[in-house]
Amino acid sequence: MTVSIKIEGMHCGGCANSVGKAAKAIDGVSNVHVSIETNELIADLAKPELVDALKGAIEDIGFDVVGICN
Ligand SMILES: [Cu+2]
Repeated sequence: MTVSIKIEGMHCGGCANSVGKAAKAIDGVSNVHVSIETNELIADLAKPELVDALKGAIEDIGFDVVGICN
């Protein structure tokens, strides 16, 4: 399944990289794309439960998840 996660607090490519790295570190998360234009992360999840892990990983490094669309 593909999810799109709306994120607040990303200001530059470095932020986007950090978010992308955190997402890719999770087992079962693939095809990660982060855009600072739309403040969005799009990724494929091996199972729906990974949404929580993904949200947690993004928040752990200091960004706010403001919406999840799947
Ligand atoms: Cu930044």
